[in-house]
Amino acid sequence: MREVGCSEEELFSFLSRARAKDIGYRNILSSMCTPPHPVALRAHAMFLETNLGDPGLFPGTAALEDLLIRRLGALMHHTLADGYATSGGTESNIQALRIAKKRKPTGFPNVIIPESGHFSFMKASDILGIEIRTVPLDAEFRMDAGAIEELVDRDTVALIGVAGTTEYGVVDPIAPLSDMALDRDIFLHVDAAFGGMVVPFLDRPVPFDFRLPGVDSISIDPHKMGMSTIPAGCLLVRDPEYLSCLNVDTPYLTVKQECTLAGTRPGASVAAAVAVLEYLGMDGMRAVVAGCMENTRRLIEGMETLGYPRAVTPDVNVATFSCDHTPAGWQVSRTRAGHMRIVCMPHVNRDLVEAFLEDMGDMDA
Ligand code: 0PR
Repeated sequence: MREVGCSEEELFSFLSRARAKDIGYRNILSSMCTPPHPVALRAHAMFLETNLGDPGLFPGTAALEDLLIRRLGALMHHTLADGYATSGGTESNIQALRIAKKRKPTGFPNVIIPESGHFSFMKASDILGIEIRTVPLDAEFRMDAGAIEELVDRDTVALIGVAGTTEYGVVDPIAPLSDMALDRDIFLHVDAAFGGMVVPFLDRPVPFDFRLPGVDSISIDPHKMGMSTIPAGCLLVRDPEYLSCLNVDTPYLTVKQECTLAGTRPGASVAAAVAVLEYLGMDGMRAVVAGCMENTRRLIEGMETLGYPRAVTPDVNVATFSCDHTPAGWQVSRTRAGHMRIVCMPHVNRDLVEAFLEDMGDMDA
């Protein structure tokens, strides 16, 4: 650290230079995040110093977290769902597996995860000492539900399905998973970190949420398609008992127990998440999602016209292509199988899609 601090001017010029090195969202086609909605920014600034880690000191902010859980629970078709605001999909997935492990004590726990599962499950497996058993995917990159049976045994503590996979944007067949979870009395967690704020707003939503009776918990992230500030994730559980099994005593806080992984937790991004939901409502979210899906379709059509076929028709706004090159100045990503991957987030608007297609076309010429 400096012995004597610097001037405010010097400081902010230093910070500006650092920030100027970041790639602007205008060129980012690979991210599942997006610039926050203006109401999210405003709400975030209002709640900057709040700490949900000691909710009794911030009862107003804590009520907003409760409201967020109620809203998202209703969106997932379970008005009585419990949950809490996490730092994102990773924390939600870790916590869901903690619950599953506690509910079924066994010497050598294993969890059944599609090959498409997010790498956060590798972290969860490492922390919790749970073996991962991977289910192969079908030709459309969805979990092959028929292949699960032979992987399950009496040490299986959880089944995982993904609603909106990170790489290909498809929804796993959650209905058969739900049947199997009920039949075998196994905990079923749905990772809807991305798709949870997309699928409910589609014209024809695929079933993936608490409407399926075997679904026990869901990850859903406002800091992705919810256009909130970072960090804003949510873990939702069917039964409040599931969360209480994570409780530890917190003797000197305003509450006597907590189930969260983090201690100190931001209220600002929670207020921001609530702000977006209240401001846009179902109608506004449907319009945002319809725009993203329309841009995804246009991108796929444009790329195919240029001779780059889609890898799959996605269920959500993630487009993937057989295409080895990338025009200069654009940030796209690559799936493990080498497909070009573009996430049509709200900032990836029609103009941006057309500009990208034009640059792709120029490369071809
Ligand atoms: N589950 C799914 C289905 C996800 O897609 C992700 C993240 C997670 C869980 C983990 O969520 P957190 O990162 O909030 O803990 N998916 C993106 C990914 O890893 C996140 C991302 C966002 C990556 C922006 C890059 C980026 O620029 O690919």
